[in-house]
Amino acid sequence: MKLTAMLEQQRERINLVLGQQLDAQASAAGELKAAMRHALLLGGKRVRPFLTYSVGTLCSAPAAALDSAAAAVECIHAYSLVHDDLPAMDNDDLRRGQPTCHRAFDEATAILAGDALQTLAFDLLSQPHNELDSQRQLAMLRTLASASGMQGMCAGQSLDLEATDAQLSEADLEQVHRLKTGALITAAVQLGVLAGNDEAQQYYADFSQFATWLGLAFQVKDDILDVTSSTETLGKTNGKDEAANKSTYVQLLGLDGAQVKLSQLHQKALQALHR
Ligand code: GRG
Repeated sequence: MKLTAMLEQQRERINLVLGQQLDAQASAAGELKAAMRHALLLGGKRVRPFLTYSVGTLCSAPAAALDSAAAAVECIHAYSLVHDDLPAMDNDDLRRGQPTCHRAFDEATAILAGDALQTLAFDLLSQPHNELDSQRQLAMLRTLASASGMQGMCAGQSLDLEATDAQLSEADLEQVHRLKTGALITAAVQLGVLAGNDEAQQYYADFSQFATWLGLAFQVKDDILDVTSSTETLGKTNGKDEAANKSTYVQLLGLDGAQVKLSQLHQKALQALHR
């Protein structure tokens, strides 16, 4: 099957799972649930679920465990985008071509929707599974928690905010992106392995290394697309010049240098899987 067909198939699957999981949650707060639906179900490439499903399938993981893990990662991602778009952070009006959550609803509702998406992630991941041993499930919970919080994505976001208007070195830029975007991409891959069979666990470190290079490549590509395409970027179509006060790989290395960096990262990612 071609990669694009696989992506499409898994995007349909995760959209169905996310819709079902959200519908199944009882809440007296209709507005909150509507804001969560807005953040979770209106588009998105679903790259992280794709990684969880693909790696998990290679590792012979049970389908139901992959559904919960992929949905949990996407809930964390959706929460991070809602909070990232808030006036206190990037103050964006558009996300995925739609009004951002705080524009479609209000700021307080968007903060709560982000909070509730974050807790929903851990609710989904902790649902009892017959096929999954509880130690393994605990490892999955800790993996997602540390990738999301002060050792991962939140730390990266904080460093990124601190670095506004500063010119970062390549090493510092890499640290920001390893944490801000890379940690969750790595967790998406690690959850696929952890949901897999015992034999697959010996490949945990190799898959993690693969994901680290992939996460950085994702960011370099995003920086390249920001300058080579006016509206189509990997991340946002918010109509703002985001690179204006942030360090990017293109600023640091030039467009050709960033392309070289991207292909080096691509090679490193492939090599990690060939050990
Ligand atoms: C607010 C705690 C907190 C964290 C925010 C992920 C993030 C951290 C901010 C997003 C800012 C940004 C533009 C990052 C660049 C690359 C990126 C992660 C883009 C968005 O992810 P995609 O491309 O988005 O997977 P879709 O819409 O396809 O899901």
